[in-house]
Order: sequence, then structure tokens, then C-alpha cells
Amino acid sequence: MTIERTFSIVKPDAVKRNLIGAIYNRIEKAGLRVVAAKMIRMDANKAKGFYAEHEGKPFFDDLVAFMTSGPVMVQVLEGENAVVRYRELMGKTNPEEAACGTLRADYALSLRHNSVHGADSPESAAREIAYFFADDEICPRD
Ligand code: RTP
Ligand code: MG
Repeated sequence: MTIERTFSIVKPDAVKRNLIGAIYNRIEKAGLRVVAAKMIRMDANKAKGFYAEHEGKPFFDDLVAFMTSGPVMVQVLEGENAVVRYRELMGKTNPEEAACGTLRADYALSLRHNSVHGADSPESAAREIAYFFADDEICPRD
């Protein structure tokens, strides 16, 4: 069994609507464990660095404005195949295309205000975890 880590954000639209607990509940029910978490408010530089892969795309400025519009919860999740399993739990980027029962189908407001982020590969997960957390802020479970 390979235990993997992934990186997750509860985005500003979900924090504003008091959905942190609901989303954590779904993460835990899916068998993923929260091994690090904190609330932060990103500034523009932090958000631009996080979404650097999208720099130059037409939605980039709006994405950065949205991600800095309020506090977010950032967390590290651990479990078997955590990257793929958390992407499945989130559903597709656009909530209109997200499968029933996924976080985005149930909570997202729009393509931009889509409530959650999840790393798209183990390599992205490693980069994103290191972008927000020091090693000693992560508490692996027994
Ligand atoms: P995320 O990185 O936030 O988990 O979302 P994702 O992998 O499902 O989607 P990605 O392609 O990485 O896009 C990042 C975020 O940018 C916004 N977006 N807007 N056409 C558009 O207006 C557009 N496309 C993407 C979404 O908020 C998406 O989550
Ligand atoms: Mg992405």
C-alpha cells in the first residue's frame, strides 16, 4: 500500500459561506487524513506564484483576484492514492460538468468560484505542499 500526500485549498467562496467543516467532513469520510492545515490570506505575489502554470491565460488576473479576495484554508491530505482520490472527490473544474456527489457539484458557484483546489499530480503536490508548509508543520498519522 502506497501512502501518498496531496495538497488542497478550501477557496475563498467556500470559506465565506462557512463550508470549511462540511468540506473537511467529506475529505475525512473519503478516507483521507488531514496532516497539516492553516488559514491564510494570500497576497497577489503568493497567488501568482501558486498558479504560475496559468500565467498569460485570459483568466489569470481574475483567478488571482479571486484567490486573494478572502482567507483560504490550506491543507495537506494523506492516504492511499491521495492525489487521484482527492481529484475525484472534487469533481471537474466546472461545477456544471462535475459528477453528482462531488464537492464542486455540491458547493461550487461557478467555474471560477469553484470552492476547492487539489494538486493535479504527485509532482504538483510536492511543489505546492512546500510552497505553503515547512516540514515541521506536517504531522504524519500513526
Ligand atoms: P485548481 O487548480 O484550482 O484545483 O483547478 P483545476 O486543476 O481543476 O483547474 P485548472 O485548469 O488548474 O484551473 C485553475 C483554476 O482557474 C480557474 N479557471 N478559470 N476558463 C476559465 O475562466 C477558467 N479556467 C480555469 C478555475 O477556478 C480553476 O479552478
Ligand atoms: Mg489546477
